[in-house]
Amino acid sequence: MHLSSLGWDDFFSGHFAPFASDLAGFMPARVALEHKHAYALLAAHGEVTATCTGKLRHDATARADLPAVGDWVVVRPRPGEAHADIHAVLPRKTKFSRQAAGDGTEQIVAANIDTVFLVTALDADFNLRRIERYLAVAWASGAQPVVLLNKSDLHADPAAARATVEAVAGGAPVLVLSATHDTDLSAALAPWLAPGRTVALLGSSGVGKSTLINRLLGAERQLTSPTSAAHGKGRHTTTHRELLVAPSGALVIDTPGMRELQLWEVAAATLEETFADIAALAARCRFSNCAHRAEPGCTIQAALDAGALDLGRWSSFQKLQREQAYAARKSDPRLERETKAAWKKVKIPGASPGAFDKTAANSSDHNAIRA
Ligand SMILES: Nc1nc2c(ncn2[C@@H]2O[C@H](COP(=O)(O)OP(=O)(O)OP(=O)(O)O)[C@@H](O)[C@H]2O)c(=O)[nH]1
Ligand SMILES: [Mg+2]
Ligand SMILES: [Zn+2]
Repeated sequence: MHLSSLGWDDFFSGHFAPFASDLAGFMPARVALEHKHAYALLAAHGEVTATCTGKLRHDATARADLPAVGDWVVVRPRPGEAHADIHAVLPRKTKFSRQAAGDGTEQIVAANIDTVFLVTALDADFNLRRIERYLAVAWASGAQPVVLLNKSDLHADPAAARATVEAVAGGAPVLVLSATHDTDLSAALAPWLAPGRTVALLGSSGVGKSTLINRLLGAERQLTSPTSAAHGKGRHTTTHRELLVAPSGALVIDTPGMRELQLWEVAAATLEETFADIAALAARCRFSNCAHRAEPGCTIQAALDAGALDLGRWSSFQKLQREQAYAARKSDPRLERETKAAWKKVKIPGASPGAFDKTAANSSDHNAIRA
């Protein structure tokens, strides 16, 4: 298999150059599956299992420094064994991260993805607020988000649902489909499934990610199970992230459904893009440091009263903004400064602090929190 069909390009070969120039026998490979302590890798000559060297594990200061599914790694095969040692992780082009449920550290859900399919189902799972949250993280990942509204066969008016989602999607394509009923699935998704392109499917448990992947692969490769049986009890049918090669030549990553998606390193500017309507409103509040509560001349409150801004969307934005500020502070003080700078762009000329940052938990800013 040619490396380019696994997504290898100039970006990665540039970073691999220092390893290629000696006689140490290093080669690149892509992480397809992560077991407890070992990885299944795809390399030019096929599949190989691998483990990290002690040095790589020792030098890692965070979990995110270790390989994740989709990563390109530098390996050296052990002579005479079907095993390789991972010496380094090449820099990531994109990464979809979240805050790990237990310890709040960064967890990389998928690395080096070109496209994120945000899968939701047009059944009881349908939740606009969740879509907004996924979109914010997807925009921050560097990959292109595409919203897939699956199970259209279960919805009376899929076109209306699509219009509702388009209104919050910030320009991301929104597709209506049925993984079990559509006959032209591969054609509908073809724009994102070109050879060597990587797509990660993300979304709650039971929305049909694995069903979609099986359709794209043309084989029952991934286990699926009826929503009521498995998902109702909070179990996931898919338990591992895995990168698979589709007949189209695209690399597709199946993931276990996420119960929650806590933000990780979503820049404030990204939230501003995701909620451009709110940014535009806030910029027109009379006071640039308006907290959008009861201030005179507050365009946010006026829009909420008039029904022009949905209260759910406003709450969703405030919640994400608080999380964003918290995650940014936790991960990197520099990021927090950038965050503030970004928000301060949204202000009335001549007036000081940002129009936006007071609802965030930016406690070091004296304007940030009002009792
Ligand atoms: N009616 C209908 N059912 C679907 C559709 N797509 C998937 N399903 C069903 O939904 C159930 C869950 O599908 P899965 O593919 O296992 O869901 P998943 O997103 O991979 O779930 P996890 O692996 O737990 O994250 C299965 O019973 C599928 O047959 C669809 O378009 N319409
Ligand atoms: Mg699955
Ligand atoms: Zn206001």
